[in-house]
Amino acid sequence: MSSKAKRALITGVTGQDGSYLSELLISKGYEVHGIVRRSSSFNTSRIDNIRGDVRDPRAKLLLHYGDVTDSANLSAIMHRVQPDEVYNLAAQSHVRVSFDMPVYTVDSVAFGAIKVLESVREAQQSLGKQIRFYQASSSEMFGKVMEVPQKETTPFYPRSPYGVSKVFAHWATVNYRESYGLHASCGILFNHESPRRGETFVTRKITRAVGRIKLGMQDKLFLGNLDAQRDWGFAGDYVEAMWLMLQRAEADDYVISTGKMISVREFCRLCFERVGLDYQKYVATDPRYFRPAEVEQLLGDCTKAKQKLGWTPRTSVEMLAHMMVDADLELAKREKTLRDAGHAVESEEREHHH
Ligand code: NAP
Ligand code: F7E
Repeated sequence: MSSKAKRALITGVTGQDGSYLSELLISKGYEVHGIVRRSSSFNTSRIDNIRGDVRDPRAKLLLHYGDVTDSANLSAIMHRVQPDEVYNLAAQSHVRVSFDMPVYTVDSVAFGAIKVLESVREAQQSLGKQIRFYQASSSEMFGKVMEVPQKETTPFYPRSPYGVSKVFAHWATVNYRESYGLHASCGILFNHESPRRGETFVTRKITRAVGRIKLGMQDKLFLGNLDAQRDWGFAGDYVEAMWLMLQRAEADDYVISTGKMISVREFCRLCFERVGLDYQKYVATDPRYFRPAEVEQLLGDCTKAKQKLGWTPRTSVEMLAHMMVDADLELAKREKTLRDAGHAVESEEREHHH
């Protein structure tokens, strides 16, 4: 690897944003390192096309086993990699699940962030080089919103263990900037989605179902609160904002959003319409998916990011819905082909047996 290339370290590299950010940084000539959790099954499917072998001199993405709950491991990785930039994306990021696993959510989201910050602060001091830091803050910190739209100065009112943990991580980052002069920035990102979104988040759950329903592989889609409203953008656009924040001379915090909000119901309509179906015939509600406390609406004002970073969202929610439905229809077709091939083999076997 070129010794002149900038080095970035990404926690949460196997997630939706980690995969887009890796691709962006590699396209900019970075040497990218990522922290991957040991798992009994494969968890690198989103980055398998770009990862490299540590012995390959052309490798652009190098993986290290680790976990943000493990300080010693973080410190060892920080010293091994000696990064110029650290992006802390690791989190138990599902809001509904955070009610089932509040303690682990705090461990990974809140304590995880401060462990990464500590390892950055210590490594910066002992290596004698600046390490710039990005924290993945969230619109969930606004929760029960205190003003509409939400901007950097809007007070927080989190509504879940996840939101509460992100508020801690956000203020810890601000505190490290103010206490130690760390170049540490928070991106307060509103919901952002893509064909790589986890399948239990509502947009992807909808687009997966649309593909399968269109091909006759599923009858119904059960959802929770259809009236919740979100400001949905495209993950590919949002990772650019993360990078731009770390290129500024001064670290700061920025809201990243599209400035348009629609309901889950409306998102369903857009997606089913894309394949010529009426969502009302297929969508039903199941109380299982309601949350103990709900965030009813989120709408961001990203004026500061537009002015200071020169960042602007490029993908409308309609374009996003179409992109995701088209990808999931293709995925469903591949699944159906496999399933039908399996059936053909099964029925052949049946004929042999009888
Ligand atoms: P995601 O797809 O759920 O990815 C989360 C990543 O964190 C995965 O790589 C996961 O690893 C890793 N991880 C979880 N616990 C960990 C631990 N203890 N140690 C190390 N890694 C751990 O989330 P995303 O949508 O890409 O979001 C990226 C970040 O932005 C998260 O911090 C999220 O909370 C935040 N955020 C997301 C949104 C959004 O709308 N997407 C909005 C605002 C903020 P595995 O693959 O092994 O599970
Ligand atoms: O829910 C409602 C649900 O789980 C969106 C994370 O990336 O963005 C994400 O958090 C809305 C909620 O995302 C179902 O009640 C209805 O009001 O897709 P979601 P989220 O909770 O907004 C923020 C910014 C993050 O930071 C988080 O990491 O949709 N909804 N029915 C449903 N939600 C789900 N998951 N499943 C349903 O069946």
